[in-house]
This record gives sequence, structure tokens and C-alpha cells, in this order.
Amino acid sequence: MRPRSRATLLLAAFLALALLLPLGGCAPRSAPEDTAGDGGEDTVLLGFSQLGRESAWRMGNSRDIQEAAERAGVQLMYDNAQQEQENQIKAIRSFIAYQVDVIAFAPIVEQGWDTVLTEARDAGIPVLLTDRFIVTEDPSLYVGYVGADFLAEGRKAGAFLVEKADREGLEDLKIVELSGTLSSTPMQQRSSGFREMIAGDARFEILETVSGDFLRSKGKECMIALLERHERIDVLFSHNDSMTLGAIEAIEEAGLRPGEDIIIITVDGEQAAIDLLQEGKINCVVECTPMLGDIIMDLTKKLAAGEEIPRVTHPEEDVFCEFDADLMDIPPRGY
Ligand code: GZL
Repeated sequence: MRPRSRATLLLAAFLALALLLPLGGCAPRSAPEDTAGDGGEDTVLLGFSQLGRESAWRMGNSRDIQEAAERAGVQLMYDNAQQEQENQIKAIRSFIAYQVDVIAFAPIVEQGWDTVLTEARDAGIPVLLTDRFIVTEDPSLYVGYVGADFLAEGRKAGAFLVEKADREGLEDLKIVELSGTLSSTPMQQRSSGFREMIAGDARFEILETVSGDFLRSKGKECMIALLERHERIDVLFSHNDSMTLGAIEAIEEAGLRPGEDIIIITVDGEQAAIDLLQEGKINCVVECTPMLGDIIMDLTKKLAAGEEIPRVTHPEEDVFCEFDADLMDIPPRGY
């Protein structure tokens, strides 16, 4: 692992703390928590910046990463950015100061990372993207990506709607879309994949897309507004289960039956969504697994050992829908 003199460690620890101290009265943030690993010279030290706590998916992802670090004996410096890109940039700078072996992070949005990732590259620290991509002109700024294929997830959502229309002879379907965080990879690619599958098919019309920012509360607010603005809505395509749960509250408060009056297609696969699928209130759940921890730790150890890793690593992901014969046999989701 990276040799670190005592003076360097003390300086790095001071800088790390200084960079993470709350500035301008902002809410105290979690300083990096050292977890796992025995701290010995041969222990791999991973700096991980998590983007926030916006959904059950995110909480499951964070829990899985921390538990995987324990399992792998990786020492984890973990920081939660509480939905602020600037906090992720500060955390990455503190990881550089601390001279971690590897930096991994889930970028809340795709833009704005070149400066800090150039600092990491110039410090000789490999960067692993997790869960979401960045957009950059310089491919050397990260060594790999581990996370979902969001375009495929969008295509699976659209394919389900086409299959349902085929099976039930549905026509003239008015669709509304609750999108995730603007400029995030899942929001952009789930939207594109869905549109690819219904493009040119006169049975489908997307009335409106509004961003619920992956939040349950905003999902409900947006759905209330959509129901007020549109005389008839036949389909909701929602980019994550948290927004879907909020939207279903709004649909039921409007006296409509989710899953029957409005076809509901959602992404993530958290337990609450699977429960509603089994109750007939959701028609299709596209899985987006948050369980990336073991893959991240495996790739981290390889990078710390100077090994090459794949540029892109996608986990296996499934689709659950009302047509599944084994709908009632879905194992517990764990998030
Ligand atoms: C997808 C992830 C998304 C989830 C949301 O990999 O980035 O962010 O779909 C989460 O639940 O908020």
C-alpha cells in the first residue's frame, strides 16, 4: 500500500479534518468514518464519497458498501455528501490529503468533476466511479465504473409497457414520467431507454415529464400536479420507487386505483415496491440493485495491488412484473 510517513499522516489528517469541518454555519456533516480494516501497513485504505440519503435504494447501497468493507478487511473512509456536489468534492480532496490507496464515489450529477479528479490523478490515486457516471473530456480521470446499465433499465420499462399493450389490446395510452435528479446518469438514461422502446408506436403518448429528484415527497407533489393538469393519465413511468410510493399516495387520494386506472412502472426493486406489485398496485418493477459493495471492494483491492480492472462492470439485474408466474415467490429484497 502507499507508504505514508508519520509527518505526512499527521498533516493529511489535519487537512482532511480541516476540509471537512462545516464552513459558514452549514449543518455538521459526517467526517470520514474509519471502518473495517486493522489499519496495518498492508491494509487497503478506500476513500468513499456517498452522494446522500435520498431513498431506500441509497440507504441500502451505503449499508452494503460499509458491510462489504468489513467482509473484505478494507479500511473505509466514508463520507456522506447529503445531496451536495460541493461536499463530495471536499471529501475527495480530504481523501487525497490522507493519501488513500483508492477513491470511489457515486457522483450526484455528471458534470463538474474534472478539477478535483485531476488532483486525484496527479496524486497517483486511482478513482472508481460507482452507481453513476461522469461526463469528461479526459478518460484518464477515472479507471472504471461499477453500477447499473441505466439504458437497459429504461428499455426494460418500455418493453413491459409494449407487452402489456399487446397482451390487452390497449390503445391511446397517455403517459406521464417522474424523472430522477436532473443531469444524473440514471435520470437521463432511464428516460432514453424508455423512449427508445415506444418510439414511433402510435399507441403511446408522453404527456409530460417532471423531476421528483428521486424523493418520495416530491414524487407525491409532482403527481398531484400532474393529475390536476391532465384530464386522463393511463401510465406512470417513475425513475425510482421512492417517487412511486409518493405518487401512489396522490393517485389514491384522487380516488383512482394505482395498477388498474393508472399502469405503474417503477425502477429500483425496494421491498415496499415489490409488496405493492404483489398487491396489484404496481404493474412492473425494474430492478436496480444497490448491492454493489462486494464488487467495489474486489475492484478496490485489485487497484491497490496495481492490477488492471474492467472499464465498466454491470451487476446482474432482473425485472418483476404482473405477468410473472412466480410473482409471490420473490425473496426478501434487503432494502
Ligand atoms: C440508481 C441510483 C438511483 C436510484 C434512486 O443507481 O443512482 O439513485 O434509482 C437513487 O433510488 O436515489
